[in-house]
Amino acid sequence: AANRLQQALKSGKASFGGWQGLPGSNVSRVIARTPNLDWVCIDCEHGNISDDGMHEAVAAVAACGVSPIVRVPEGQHWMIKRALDAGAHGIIVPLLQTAEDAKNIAKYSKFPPAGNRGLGSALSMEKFISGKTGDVKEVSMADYYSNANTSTVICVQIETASALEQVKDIAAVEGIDVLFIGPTDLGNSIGHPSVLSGGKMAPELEEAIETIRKAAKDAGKSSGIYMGTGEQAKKYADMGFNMVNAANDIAVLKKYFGDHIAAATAS
Ligand code: 3PY
Repeated sequence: AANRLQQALKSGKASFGGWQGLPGSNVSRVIARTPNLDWVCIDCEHGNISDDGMHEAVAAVAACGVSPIVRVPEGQHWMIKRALDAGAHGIIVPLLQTAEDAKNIAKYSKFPPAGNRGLGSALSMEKFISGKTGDVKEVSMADYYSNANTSTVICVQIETASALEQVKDIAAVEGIDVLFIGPTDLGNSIGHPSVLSGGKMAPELEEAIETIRKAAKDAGKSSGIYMGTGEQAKKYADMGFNMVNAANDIAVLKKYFGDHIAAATAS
């Protein structure tokens, strides 16, 4: 089994994703059919997506040959289990605090002996790519069990002052693949909120972002970051980030409707 995000991370080239906060497999499909998109984050932390909705979204994204990545509400065992059992190719755990938390997340994500994930969901096995990219075929339970530990991408969000302080220890945790930055929460947590300055980042926040990217690289791990536009995403990919978000459904809809209604009503 393999997944497209993982293949992109292994290639060393930047991978680009889109963020889904609205429910519905049609929304998932519209996003996942975007050319050159590698992954879709199904946001169960801040998005309007239920457990049922998450299952449908994972299936729809995987069927497009794109990696469904679920942002769970928190790093609890049962939340990670639901996402991986749905067949998510990876998870993003928000608001990490400590290296100990990262160890637990890795443990919850892996079958024994590496961890304590339970085997049971036949649904997970249908969402994996067997063979070439985009060729989604169901794998057997034995294949899934043998390969899931190394073919799911486990991302933790470095977006608190505490996680920033422990970033080297977090990067060293076996089973954690990506240090994924939430720049808004990171800025808030270190006392430099970009929301209060129109999205402009303070130098301290930029420095923290670079510290995290470097910690991941030095540990042989990947780095990721949430960005809201393609222009910003390109900038961070050029800086060496491996997993970069480029757009989100709600913002795209708002902007599109705003622009068109403004044009229609211009005097
Ligand atoms: C952040 O910017 O804090 C995020 O987590 C992106 O949603």
